Amino acid sequence: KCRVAVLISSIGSNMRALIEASREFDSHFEVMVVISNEPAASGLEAAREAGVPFVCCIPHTEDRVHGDMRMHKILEAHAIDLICCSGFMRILSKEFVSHWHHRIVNVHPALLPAFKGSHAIRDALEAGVHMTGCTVHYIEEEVDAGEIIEQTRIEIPPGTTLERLREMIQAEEHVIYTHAVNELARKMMEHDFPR
Ligand code: 3YE
Repeated sequence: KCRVAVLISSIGSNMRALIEASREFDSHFEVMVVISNEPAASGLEAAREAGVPFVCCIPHTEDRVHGDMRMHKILEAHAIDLICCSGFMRILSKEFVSHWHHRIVNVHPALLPAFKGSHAIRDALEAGVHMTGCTVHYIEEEVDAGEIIEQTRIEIPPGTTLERLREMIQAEEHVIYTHAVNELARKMMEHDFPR
């Protein structure tokens, strides 16, 4: 099976969805490692409780590349094939991204390329658009600009609150992220993706 690592900063709701999906009979991946950059992330405890084999915190340091290198070493040591960001709120260094090119993905709560950035849900609502969604994409050095893997559109009914829209998008993220990761995992294993 494809060996997956999940990066979180907080509750990591997509992390939980990924762990559950990995335990379905038709899954092509296993969550081997969870890393948070925040010591207080509740997702750390959730990952331990769920029985993820290796769970740790790597607080970010002043030197971004140094912090990323510490993560990189752990990921290498666990022979990770694919990295999934799940509410991970750090910009990854060029060095890290190039090491893991096409092996690191993210889910973003908007229809990229629309509404990049860390306030995408609020920005879409405030812009008054009638349609938003979520996007699974590869990570490139430029934030939220990597190749799109899967997208779902979500209609915004009149009067939708920010909280409600957040819930609607999150529910859809769980569906497309688990699907996209399972498909990537299947392809990587089939084609013996070179490490
Ligand atoms: N890194 C690269 N490319 C990407 N990280 C994420 C996606 C993505 C990526 O496509 N190279 C918010 C980052 C936005 C931010 O400015 N973070 C600060 C620190 C804030 C904090 O620690 O609370 C920073 O300096 O990194 C994942 C989503 C990134 C969200």
